[in-house]
Amino acid sequence: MTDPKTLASRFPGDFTFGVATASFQIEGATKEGGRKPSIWDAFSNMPGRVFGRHNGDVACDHYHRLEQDLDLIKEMGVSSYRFSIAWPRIIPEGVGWVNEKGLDFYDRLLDGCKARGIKTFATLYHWDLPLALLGDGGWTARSTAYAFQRYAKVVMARLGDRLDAVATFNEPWCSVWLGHLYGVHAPGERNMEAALHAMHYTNLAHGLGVEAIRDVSPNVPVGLVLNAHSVIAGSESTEDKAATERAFDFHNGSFFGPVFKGEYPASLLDALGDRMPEVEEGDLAAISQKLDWWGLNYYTPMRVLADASEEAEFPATKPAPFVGETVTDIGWEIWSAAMKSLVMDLYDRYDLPEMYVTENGACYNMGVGADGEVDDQPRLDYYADHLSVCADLVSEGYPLRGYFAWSLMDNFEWAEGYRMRFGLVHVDYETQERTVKKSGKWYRDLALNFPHGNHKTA
Ligand code: GCO
Repeated sequence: MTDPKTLASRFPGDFTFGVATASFQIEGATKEGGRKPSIWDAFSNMPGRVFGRHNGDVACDHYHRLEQDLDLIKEMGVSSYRFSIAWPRIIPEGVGWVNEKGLDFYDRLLDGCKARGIKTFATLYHWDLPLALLGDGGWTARSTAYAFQRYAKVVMARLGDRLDAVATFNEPWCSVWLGHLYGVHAPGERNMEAALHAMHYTNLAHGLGVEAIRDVSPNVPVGLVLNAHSVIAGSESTEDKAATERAFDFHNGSFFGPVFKGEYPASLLDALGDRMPEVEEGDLAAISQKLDWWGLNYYTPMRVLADASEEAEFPATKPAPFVGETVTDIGWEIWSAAMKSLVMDLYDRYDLPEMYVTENGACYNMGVGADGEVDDQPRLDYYADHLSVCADLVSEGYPLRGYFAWSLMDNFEWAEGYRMRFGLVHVDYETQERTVKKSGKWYRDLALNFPHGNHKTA
């Protein structure tokens, strides 16, 4: 087993280790404290959308266990906590009245973190769009981007003084493509026009959000969290290599392009431009404002082959077989080398600011054994493997400033419901008992043994 102290010594003294969660996945209390439904409440309450019709009504009951969970984060030895703020708690109808009780909850969260010496990394949007906004089309409507800007202003005005960093969005790839093209996430659409509108208006919302954050809280570093895909050709054939480039443009370029280059990929515009919404004067300038940082969420590579079938829409690819022998319990291939090649490729292609790994982790569903322990050695091995890659990146001069494990605790895994577990801490959903897993104890040793500050900064 990789010794946590040895691994920790490979990171510079100003590196930050953290844990990550998201509002809809842990809070519960979906009908409390003034909160109104989100698109995920509606989606998870429809038959056939989420495993076992699981929903977020209770989740990890975090809304009622805030202090206990902040103690747990402290016990994990980490210096930072990444969480998301639920728009439906703050402006329950999406626009209009502001819910003071919602702001009070996040006041308590931030005050609790500060009292425990934990740095706060907030995400403004982790997919729980107020359901009322779906009436105007949700993310397919330009008006939603402006509603997001106002939401960002309200949050930063009340909470900005206690935020160490803020991200506008978590993984627009999921809320746009999974939610509007593949139908796997809320709102469950399968329509390219809808998806292309959601793509542009999500990018626009990000830009308007950056403006709002800088206007209200100019000292809070603002970033964007992207689950960039490490797209790997399934063969050396010309067709598959070309397919890989199309897939990179579609899955990464649709967000990295406008945000870091101020333009959509030419291949995307050529293939789908006539089905995109109008890109108005000033949109790309707003979207491409310089960021202070960006976050990478990495789990597994995307291996592709060209799809030559008649009906294949851009990027016209299909999955290629895994190469790695091991897959996690959610069926994702383990291939840590792709995390490194992805970061190198992205810094080659774009002028990127400093970065954090804002999510990395593995799904293993083992429960609590007779001895009261959770032996999740495969998850520990995954973390050791990928953290070693992070240490390599730092030593090779990439501006990687921190790492957040996904996730602090088992939680609502979207369309998989509660059957898939990513936590360093096990949650018994019947009793809400938290049990630190073997991997969590290892990560705690890494974070606690990490000699803060007594290294020269990279
Ligand atoms: C994401 C989300 C998390 C997921 C995690 C495992 O990256 O998809 O941010 O909410 O739960 O990634 O799928």
